[in-house]
Amino acid sequence: MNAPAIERTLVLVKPDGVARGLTGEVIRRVEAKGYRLTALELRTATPELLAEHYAEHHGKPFYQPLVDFMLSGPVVAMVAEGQRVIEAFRVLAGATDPTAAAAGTIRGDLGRDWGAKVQQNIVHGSDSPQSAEREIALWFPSS
Ligand code: D4T
Repeated sequence: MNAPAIERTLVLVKPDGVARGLTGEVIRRVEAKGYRLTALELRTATPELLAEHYAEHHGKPFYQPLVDFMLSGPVVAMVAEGQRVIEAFRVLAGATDPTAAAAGTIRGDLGRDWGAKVQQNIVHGSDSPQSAEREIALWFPSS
């Protein structure tokens, strides 16, 4: 078997995570798992950036609530690096729906349903190498 390549993934602590003071806990879990951060910035998203970031969700009922939520406060954007980091961060994050996310995951331990039109699920993580490179180029154009 070939050794897995070093990958990069985009992690976002969404506005709910930042507002609730969970940024440090997310970073702690990424670093405790053994991954290295290569970029990190507190940012306010723009409608243009989110339209590109969430292009696959255009037209879905939760799209506008999702964009409004992502514009509701600052986010912390970061790039994490290491073998299989894309898959590993998705496991750390847990299922999209925080109510159903397994205990032990970020969403399962720290998230809940707040009755909003969109899931407020604390973090985003890229879902494939193609998404990761596309999203890193959007959020960190100089990297
Ligand atoms: P992200 O992309 O934010 O890491 O989350 P996921 O990969 O887990 O989920 P996603 O891209 O399918 O959805 C993006 C964002 O929209 C919210 N959402 C999603 C929602 O409120 N209702 C839904 O039915 C879906 C599918 C949650 C995350």
